[in-house]
Amino acid sequence: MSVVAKASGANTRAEIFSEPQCWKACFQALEKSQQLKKLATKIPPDADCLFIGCGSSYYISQAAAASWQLITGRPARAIPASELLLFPDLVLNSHSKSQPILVSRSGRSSEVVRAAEYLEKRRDIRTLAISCAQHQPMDEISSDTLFLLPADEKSVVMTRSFSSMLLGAQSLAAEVADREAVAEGLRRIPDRMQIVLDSVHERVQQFVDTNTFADYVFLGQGPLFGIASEGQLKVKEMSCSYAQVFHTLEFRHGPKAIAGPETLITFLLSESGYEEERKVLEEMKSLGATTLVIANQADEVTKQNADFLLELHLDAPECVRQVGYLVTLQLLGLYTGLKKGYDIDCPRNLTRAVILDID
Ligand code: F1P
Repeated sequence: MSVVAKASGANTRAEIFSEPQCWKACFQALEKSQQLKKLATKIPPDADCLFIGCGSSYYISQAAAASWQLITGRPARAIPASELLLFPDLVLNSHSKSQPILVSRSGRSSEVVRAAEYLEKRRDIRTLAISCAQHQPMDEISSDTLFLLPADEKSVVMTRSFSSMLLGAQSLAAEVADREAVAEGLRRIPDRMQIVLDSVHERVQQFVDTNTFADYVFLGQGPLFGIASEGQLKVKEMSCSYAQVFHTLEFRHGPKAIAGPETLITFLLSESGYEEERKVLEEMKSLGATTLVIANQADEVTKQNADFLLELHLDAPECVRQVGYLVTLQLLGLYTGLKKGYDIDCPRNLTRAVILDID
């Protein structure tokens, strides 16, 4: 990776800052194309949903599966595409009807394309795909595709494509379950997050510039675990730093051994688990950890135990607030990578899609 002084990461930076307006463009495109109404009729009402992806798209699948189950009441889970290819009997069981939903920004990642082929051709199972690119192998094999075309991006690391495909999956769940209040809540997110983004980016940059960490830990529960997973990946991809993810309360069961001032512990505090998650925050602060906290609303105890605090104040149901938590984690990765002198647009060892000659 070239340590360069030029406008490093210009594409990635621009794509993160474009997110709220990009989400609006995606909602308008979905409205105009009536895709959600058409695709909702294709989802069998009694089907379990199986979200499948790789890398960031696997973490979208984790977050989308959680939202889907909370919105529709139907079971939903997420797996990496490799699990289906290598252990199909572990993933698919003959007793329940599964609706596979394949997630891929490029529509070209070999493992996801092979998963589509396996399901459609070998198991005769109709698949739905979610993508930011048309006329690619995945959408050509899949029976149906939900496109978020305005969200496609130049950069290698996924930012607005992640958030937009997640909002697309959540919008489809709201359509399938006829949850108008959820759909309205989703559409209120872009304007609020434009205000948050405009006010938080300099704070994140200043926090990164005035602190140096050896370890990054991301903690989240329920619908936020997929976002915490993406947070650790963003810091790895953009700054080649050591980062890990845990369910918040799991951090006590051993991993807290690494808690200390050189470890930045990022807490994605949910509303449903707030009380118990906050106790972990207090405990880690007492162990000397540096803490970055994101919550929809925070109380005095949380404020006293946060070295960096962001309150989102999103007027949307908890089951669809995830993108609000995500943007700050993307900025943390961006500014940490820039501080370490990396060109974020050309991340080390990474390609935009992983193409394999997989059998
Ligand atoms: C998935 C992915 C990205 C990762 C890298 C390689 O791509 O793993 O998440 O950042 O760019 O590809 P896709 O299947 O969503 O196109």
